[in-house]
Order: sequence, then C-alpha cells, then structure tokens
Amino acid sequence: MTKTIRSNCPRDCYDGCGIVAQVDAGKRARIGGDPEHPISRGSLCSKCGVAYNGVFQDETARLTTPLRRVGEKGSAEFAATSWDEALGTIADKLATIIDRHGAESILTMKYSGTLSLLAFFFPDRWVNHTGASQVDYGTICNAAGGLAWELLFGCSDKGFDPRTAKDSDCIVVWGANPSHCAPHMHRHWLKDSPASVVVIDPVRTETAAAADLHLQLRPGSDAALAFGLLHMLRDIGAFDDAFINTHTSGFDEISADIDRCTPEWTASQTGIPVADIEKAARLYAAGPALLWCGQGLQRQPMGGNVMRAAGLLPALTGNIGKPGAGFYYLNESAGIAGVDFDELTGAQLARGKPETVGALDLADRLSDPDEFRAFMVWNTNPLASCSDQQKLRVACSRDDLFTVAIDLFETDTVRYADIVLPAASFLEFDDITYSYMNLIVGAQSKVLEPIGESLPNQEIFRRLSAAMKLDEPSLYETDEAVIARLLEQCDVGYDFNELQRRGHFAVGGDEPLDLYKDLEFDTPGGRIEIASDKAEELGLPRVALPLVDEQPANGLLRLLSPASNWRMNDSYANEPRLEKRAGPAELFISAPDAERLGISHGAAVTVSNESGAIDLVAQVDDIVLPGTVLSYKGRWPSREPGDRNLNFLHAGRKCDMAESTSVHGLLVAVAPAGG
Ligand SMILES: Nc1nc2c(c(=O)[nH]1)N[C@H]1C(S)=C(S)[C@@H](COP(=O)(O)OP(=O)(O)OC[C@H]3O[C@@H](n4cnc5c(=O)[nH]c(N)nc54)[C@H](O)[C@@H]3O)O[C@H]1N2
Ligand SMILES: Nc1nc2c(c(=O)[nH]1)N[C@H]1C(S)=C(S)[C@@H](COP(=O)(O)OP(=O)(O)OC[C@H]3O[C@@H](n4cnc5c(=O)[nH]c(N)nc54)[C@H](O)[C@@H]3O)O[C@H]1N2
Ligand SMILES: [Mo]
Repeated sequence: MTKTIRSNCPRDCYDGCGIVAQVDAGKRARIGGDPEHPISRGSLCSKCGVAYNGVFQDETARLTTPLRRVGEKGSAEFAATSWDEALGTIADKLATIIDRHGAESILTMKYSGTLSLLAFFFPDRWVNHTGASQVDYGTICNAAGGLAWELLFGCSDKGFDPRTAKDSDCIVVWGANPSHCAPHMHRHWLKDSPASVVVIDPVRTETAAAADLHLQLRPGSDAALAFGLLHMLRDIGAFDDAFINTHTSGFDEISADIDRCTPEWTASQTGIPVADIEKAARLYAAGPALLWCGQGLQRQPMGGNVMRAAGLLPALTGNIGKPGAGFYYLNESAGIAGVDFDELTGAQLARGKPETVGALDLADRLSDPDEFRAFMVWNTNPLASCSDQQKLRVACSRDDLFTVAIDLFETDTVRYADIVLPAASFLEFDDITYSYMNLIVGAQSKVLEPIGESLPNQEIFRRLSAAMKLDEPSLYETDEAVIARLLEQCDVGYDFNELQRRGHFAVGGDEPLDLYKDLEFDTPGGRIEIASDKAEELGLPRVALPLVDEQPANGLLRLLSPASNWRMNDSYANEPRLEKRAGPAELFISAPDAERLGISHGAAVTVSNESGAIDLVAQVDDIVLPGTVLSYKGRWPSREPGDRNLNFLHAGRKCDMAESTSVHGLLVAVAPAGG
C-alpha cells in the first residue's frame, strides 16, 4: 500500500518547498512537490527533484557506516567500523587534545548542508559545551551584506514579506539570480506579479532575460549605479522628504555625492546607457517598490559598500513600512522570529567567547600545527567551497591533524578525514524547516528509514557527548521535546502531527506581514543610519560611497562563479543525471573576448592567475559582456580534471567588510589550453 507523507525541503535555498512523498514499503520513495504548498505548487526544482529521487536514496552512493582511514589522507582508503568504535576513537583523541592543548585547539566547521532547525543548530550545544573553536561560516557566503544592512537598517535578516508583491509596482532584483537560486520564486512570484521587474546583474540570467529592464552593469560598479539612480530619483521628485526627516539620519553627509553622480558620469562608470538609468528610476518611482539584494551582490571586493549604497534606494524614497514596499536580503529572523536561539544552540553553555576563524583564513590557520590539532566538519565541504584550495588540502593532509567529517556522501573533505560518520538525509528524520525568504514554517517528516547505519546530525552529537561522558543534560534532549518547544515558540498553535498533516504553517496567516510597519529600526539611533558612528568605530567609512572597482588591466578578465542550476552549492556533483545535464565545467566568454584571445566555442581553455590554473570548456555566449567571464560553482575537485575547481584560483581575498568573501571579484587570464 502506498503511503503519502508531507514534508518540506530544508536545503540552502530561498524557496523552501513543500514536498509530497509516496512511499511503498521496502521500495524507494517518490519525492515530488506539494501541490498545496504556496511556493512549490506541485513541483520540485530541476536539481532537487532529481537528487532526492536519485543519489539521496542510493545506498551505493551514500555513506552507510562509520569509516576509519587506512590509507594516505586524501586517498579515500577507509575500512568500515562500528559506531561504538568510531565514537570511542573520537572521544579518546579529543580528550587527549583537550587535556594537552585545550578545547580551543579543536576547530569545528559546519554550514548549510541542511538548515532544518535541529540538524543545523543542535550540534552547537556540543560545540558550546566543549569550548571548541568555530569557523565563522557566514564569511564564506553573506557576512558583508549582513553587517552593511545592520549598520544601515539595524537588521539584515528581516526584510519584506514576498506576498506583499501583489501591491507593488516595481520589483528590483539586484545581484540575485532567482532563475537558479530561487527557481519557484522566479517561475511564479516574479512572473505572476503585476509589478515591472528590473534586474541589475552583469550576467543576462534567465531572470534578467525575462525582466522588463535589465541593467547589465560592469561587475563592481554597483555603488556608482546606486548613486546615479538616487540622482535621477531626486531629479524626478521621487525622494520622500518627510520620511527622510523622520526616519533617517545622516542624509546631509551623502547629499553632495548624489549631486555629483550625474547620469552621464554613472553611465561612464557602469556601462549602462543614460536612458536605461532613467527608465529604471522611473519604474522604481512609479509606486510602491520592492528591492531584493542578492547574496551574490555582496561577494565582490567592495561588497559591503555596495549593499549600503543599494539600501539607500528604499530609505530615500520612503519605500518602507507600507504594502508593496520594502527591502530584502534575508528573512531568517522574520519567519522564525519566536525561536529562542540561545536555548536551541546552548549559548549559555559557553564559557567565554569561543575562538573563531574566518572562512577566508581557514587554509592559513589550519596549516599551523600549533594552533589546531583536530578538525571536525559537518554540513559543509570546504575542500570544494573554500578559497586557497591547494593550501587547504595540504593543511588537511597534516599527520598531526585529527579530522572527523560527517556527511551523506564521500566528498573531497570526507576523503581527507581520519574518521567519517554517515549522516542521515532530511528524508530520514523529523525536524522543522523554514525559508530565508518566505515566511513559512514547515514539517520535515521522516519518509524513509535512514540508509545503512546513518544518523541525523543531532543524534550523532548526542552519542558523541555520551562517548565523552559529558554530563550536561541539554546535550541529550530528545528531538520530540525540542520540536514541541520550537512549535510553541513559533506560535504555530498545534502540534507536530498536525503540522505534518497540513504540511506547513504560514507565519501571519494569509495576508502579507509588514515587518517594518512601526518604522522602528534596531540601529543605535533608532533610525535608518545613512551615516553611522558604529561604522566609523569599525574603521569603515561613515557613509556609503559611489566607488567603482578598478577595471582589470593587462587583458585580465573578471571571473564570476555564481550558483548553478544543476547544483545546490557543491551538492549533487555526484548525482549521475545532474552530472550529465551540467556537462563539463564551462567558461562563458563574450564573442569579442573569445576572438581577441583566439578561443573558439567548445575549445578547452586555461584560466589562470597568481594562485594557479584550471582548464574549462569555452562557451562563447553573450550572456556576459566583454571583460567578464563566468563559470558556475558546484564542482567537486576530485571529479574534475587536474583535481581542482574554481576555488583553486581564489587566494582568499576578503571584501571590505566583516572578513567576508570577494569571490565574484577574481581576476584571471584566459588562453587556449596547452597554448
Ligand atoms: N567559487 C565560489 N565558491 C563559493 C561560492 C561562490 O559563489 N563561488 N559560494 C559560497 C557560498 S554562498 C556558500 S554558502 C558555500 C557553500 O559551500 P558548502 O557548505 O561546502 O556547500 P555544499 O558543498 O553543498 O556542502 C554541504 C554538504 O553538506 C552535506 N549534507 C547535506 N545534508 C546533510 C546533513 O543532514 N548532515 C550532514 N552532516 N551533512 C549534510 C552535503 O552532502 C554537502 O556535502 O560555498 C561558497 N563557495
Ligand atoms: N541552484 C542553486 N541554488 C542555490 C545555490 C546553489 O548553489 N545552486 N546556493 C544557495 C546559496 S548558499 C546562496 S548564498 C544563494 C545565492 O544566491 P544569489 O544571491 O542569487 O547569489 P549568486 O548565485 O552567487 O549570484 C547572484 C547573481 O549575482 C551576480 N553578480 C556577481 N557579481 C556581481 C556584481 O558585481 N554586481 C551585481 N549587480 N551582480 C553581480 C551574478 O552574476 C549572479 O547572477 O543561493 C542558494 N540557492
Ligand atoms: Mo551561500
């Protein structure tokens, strides 16, 4: 008999889809989209729909037992072992390390393999209790934008409720690519909305191609564009002086810069024709307007400044606190506002502030044998996703580094581990999901038994705590107890069984929430801080500035490596059908650049800089303009020629804020391969 079970996708994606699983005893489940879920509307995306029915349920692809290393680090030669033995070994090793060098010499690193509340946050209790060091994971992804909008708006993870688009006249999508990264928002939300859509992106993404207006600017010229748009908005009378006077501070400090950024100057800096700058300003000024700034936007050398500049649009036009208006970067603390994160993560267990390591410093710091003696990694694959790939690999090869990796699959990072622990997939345990865009809380339901001996992250850490004989009760709290409390904190109004039956809970009911209705901002002064003392204290400019990155010289090109349609970050590189769809790793290059460099469509090219070189296949395509090349992220080095991916070329340069990545700012030379 077929059972139908409702669940929700907990992966690192704006959408947050509802799932329906059809399960026949002893067979694979069929995983599809929930027709009654407002985002997925009956379908999953082209990648997850394949992977959840494929490699996620394939026991020949999954890690099924704990493993211990028997060959060289990196060789992936392992022998199966039992949970007791694996956890016993880890407990012994860590006890010795803590005894001799202190818990801070254990470096822990997690990220967003799954974002469900227990599997993501519960292991933090163990980290806090032991006092282990932590990689500051936001620095690999979105920390600069976070700090920028905290300075400006007081908060970066509370934006507009997407449902308010029904009242909007314009939606600006700035440096986000929903056609890949939020496929259902691209397909339904943007396409169905009555608003005109303006996309600001150096790449003609599918979302850009479908927009009313695409401003295809030079990468790194966004702050100039923002000031140019402000100049035009002021000219056409779209500034809201009453709003500026009442709800912002520091306007005087940018007013002269707005004057200076004439349309002609802006066009010369960004490459966008004056007429299009004017058209964009008029569309934005036509009525209530929404601004979505992507995480891709701030992954550039001056990414923090760019975010502060872009955020001035809603601030100076008063597009805040009314239906159809607003700004959005992330919505984490909006959808699950009630959750007591200190309790969930065991913040009170920490004795003092833990040592943190920025992701861009990981390779350097982990290379130092005196600083870290153990490396524990789960929910992330740094040997594919982090900068300084070669150096990180050498660091992970250290004989005196004890490495534990927890994953579903044998990733590059797993290949370097001393002990590997098999994680259960989100289809195999109950949890709570949310989206960082849509205000929805979902039931993650157990659809299948865990494959092999795999276990959910939270259970792995409970058992590790037991193996280490830790006596803190909260390390052992059951899933049921935590889930019940989370639902209470989120004010769901019913229990987990009922949530499973309904599938999801819409925060605020059927109507869009206005999260800035009261026009209160969490800044020191309670207003939108156009000029910020706090920024100055941090050694940053007081205000956003109309800066533009220097144009690449000597024939170098700017390499962007945004998200692929066929990958979830680096996940699914081992899914055969997606591997086939994605084909070999490509470099998109404009026809004029290809001609200048003697590169033909389909030819092998070498992409190089001071960090090294990788070979890709040229796609001559005008989705990029001359000066810019693009290659999608999401490759496992171990499955690529030369055992490397794009991050081999990323020396770990930080952007202007929060120690955060500038990966979309790499400069490279491109030449025919073997030339
Ligand atoms: N060149 C370039 N590099 C980039 C980026 C870029 O734009 N360009 N983007 C950066 C960004 S934004 C990010 S967020 C990072 C992401 O980089 P990573 O965090 O390394 O992303 P994934 O490779 O998907 O790693 C997630 C891992 O978690 C595993 N996993 C899934 N579910 C579970 C679970 O329940 N338990 C456990 N233990 N594991 C699980 C998956 O199998 C996968 O191996 O990459 C960054 N790297
Ligand atoms: N399919 C799929 N979905 C994903 C992911 C995935 O890997 N695959 N990753 C998830 C994760 S971890 C994250 S953080 C989000 C990220 O999702 P997004 O926020 O959409 O980020 P990216 O894909 O890195 O980049 C978005 C766009 O920024 C543009 N961009 C690059 N440089 C500049 C610039 O200088 N100026 C402007 N205006 N734009 C620029 C790129 O061309 C790209 O089209 O997506 C999540 N969803
Ligand atoms: Mo990310």
